[in-house]
Amino acid sequence: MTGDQPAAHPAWLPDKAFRTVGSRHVLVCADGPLAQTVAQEVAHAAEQHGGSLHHRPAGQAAPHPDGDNAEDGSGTEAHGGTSNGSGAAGEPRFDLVLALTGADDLPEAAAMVLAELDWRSGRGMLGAEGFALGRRDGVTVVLADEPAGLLHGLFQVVRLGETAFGATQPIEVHHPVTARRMLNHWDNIDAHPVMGQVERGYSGGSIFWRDGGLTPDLGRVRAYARLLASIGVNAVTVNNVNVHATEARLLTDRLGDVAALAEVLRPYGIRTHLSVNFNSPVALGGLPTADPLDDGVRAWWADTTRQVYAAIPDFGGYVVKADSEGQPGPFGYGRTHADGANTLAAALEPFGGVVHWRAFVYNHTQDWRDRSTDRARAAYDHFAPLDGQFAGNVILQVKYGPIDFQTREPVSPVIAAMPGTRLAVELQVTQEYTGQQRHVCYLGPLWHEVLAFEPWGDGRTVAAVAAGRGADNGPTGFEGGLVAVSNVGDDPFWTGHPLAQANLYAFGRLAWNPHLDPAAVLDEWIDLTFAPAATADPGLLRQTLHEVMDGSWQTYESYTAPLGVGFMVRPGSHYGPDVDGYEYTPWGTYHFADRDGIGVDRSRATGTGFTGQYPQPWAQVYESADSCPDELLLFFHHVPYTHVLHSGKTVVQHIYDTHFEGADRVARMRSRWAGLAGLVAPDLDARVRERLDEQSRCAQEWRDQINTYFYRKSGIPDAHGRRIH
Ligand code: GCV
Repeated sequence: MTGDQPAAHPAWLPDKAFRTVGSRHVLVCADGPLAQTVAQEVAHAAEQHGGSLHHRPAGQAAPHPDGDNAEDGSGTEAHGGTSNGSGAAGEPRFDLVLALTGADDLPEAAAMVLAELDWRSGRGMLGAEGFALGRRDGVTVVLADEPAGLLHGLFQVVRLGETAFGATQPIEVHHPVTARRMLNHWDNIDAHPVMGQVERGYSGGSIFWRDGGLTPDLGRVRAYARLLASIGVNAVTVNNVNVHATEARLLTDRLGDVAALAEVLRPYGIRTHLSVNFNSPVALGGLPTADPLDDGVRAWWADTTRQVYAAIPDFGGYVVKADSEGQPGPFGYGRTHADGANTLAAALEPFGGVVHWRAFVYNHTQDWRDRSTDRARAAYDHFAPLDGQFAGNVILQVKYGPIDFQTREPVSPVIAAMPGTRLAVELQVTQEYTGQQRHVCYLGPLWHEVLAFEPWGDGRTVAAVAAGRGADNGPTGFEGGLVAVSNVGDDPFWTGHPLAQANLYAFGRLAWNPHLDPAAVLDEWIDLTFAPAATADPGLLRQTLHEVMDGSWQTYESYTAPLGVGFMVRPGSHYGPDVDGYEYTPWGTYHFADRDGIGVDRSRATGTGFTGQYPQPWAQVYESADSCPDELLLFFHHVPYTHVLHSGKTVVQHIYDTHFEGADRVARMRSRWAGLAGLVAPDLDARVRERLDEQSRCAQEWRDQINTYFYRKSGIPDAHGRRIH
């Protein structure tokens, strides 16, 4: 227990996940704070499972059997024997060696792996975070150029379990596809009167802030950092992009709190970033203006940023939501977003910091009668003309879809429109529009699809754009990154719904390697979290989790807004059905259903022209209702209810069928889970059951409201005569 909080669930790194490492004899041959973290992880595991740890600095000679120059980095001697046989030069024999490529006097197996690596690519090619993994002569070897690579390599060995200690393995080199893999927390220090402490948070309060200040439970923050490091996340923002008055002061007089969090995140290789308010020079600095081209304003940002780096030398940079949903921005001063971003970038540049400038800029006070304004167009219209004008340390952060994290959207055309700008793609792990962690909705398949999308249809993917890779896979010089809104809070299960942990896990893994198969990623998470092999029925446990989770995104889609039209959620909360809830509001999220048909005409020929923001082939594919993929039809076209889809069904029959099927599938998920009795911990089981009950209720409500709405609008009965109200 921590204070009055129940103990946190260990998530995917319980002690048992470290059994294979902890029961072995391990050498860590590296120095620096991250190497210390590696050593501490191994030492803890060795204590639990009877193995041993030797930790020596990279520049130190190997220990001799009769002398003891080993240290374990945690101040405690490792458990178990210190050797299980003699190795080269009389040194103890290790099962696992984690060493820097520059280390002296490596054990023979590690030297063999290093020689092979040198022959293949040359040392120094592993980079800041990469690692090589091989197994030679019965020894598993992880080599890295930098300690961060060893940390990632250790967690890879943990993921592999016994496989890492099996047959001789060819050397694998692992690199993150993109250098920056960031989570944004939409956490407030003070609970917001409408949004609460965590905006769009469904997992309790903030893990960073409590009672108007820094959380006293920094141990929990450390445990979070560990979880994030294990999946490769290396940057975090600690406050909401809607920066309210108290949180704005994190930049100045409350900077100490940010520094305290950075201290805790740093040993796991995670850099701290801050969301800042564009108006800060006025609100915090007392200046008469926040005009980004004003000399006084520029000096204020430069001076303030200098102080940030004095407190946090490895500070990552700023995230800015400007001219968006009421947040101030450069438009207020007649300036462009490039002007605004570049002023903050200039302040960060001397210290190597970056500005993540969000492209989520649109008119949220639209007149619903005005059919010419299309929210989907907004980000492109605002930002594409600015391509090439952003400073080198500005990263434009673009939501993956043109509207707002809907269950189904096309990929944002901005991603293909700014070759001279660093772009980060923003995903939403918190399930604002995908069931709010009351519904099981495994988002790995959605993100995989987005990251693998080819905007030009030529093999170059969204992930490649974010990674700054060109058509020939060579570096473009415009590396951005992958960012996601976190789903974590101070809930004992971290994410409210215990199965929503898998989304956080999948984000990290796919950000590291977008080519991973989301089902395989889920399998990793299942292994690490539930250790099926240690249960009475591993097959049933694994199969049930896959059955409940694998297709849960498509299931969620099937009982909510149809065919890419989006929203239809209750205004404000965004939970549960309300078909016309947003139809006559200023938010620009309409479906235009009438008695004849539904959908938004975004074609060039007759609609808003949004399809013209895509390059070929998509501009053409989306332009015609005939070639538009079914799942996006209503995003791009207004069609009659009798329009026949590629599936052969009419639109209205598709709506009826998917909604009946979706609710039925949730009922099956619920009964499958009930069959797990006794195979998972009782508290977790109870939480999942409670959530599945709610998901089942809510899916029926969606089914009935959507089907009834379209039956009443269209007057067309269900071909199968099922009950519609
Ligand atoms: C943090 C959506 C959400 C808002 C969120 C916004 C954003 O509109 O509903 O809560 O604000 O996106 O991404 O900035």
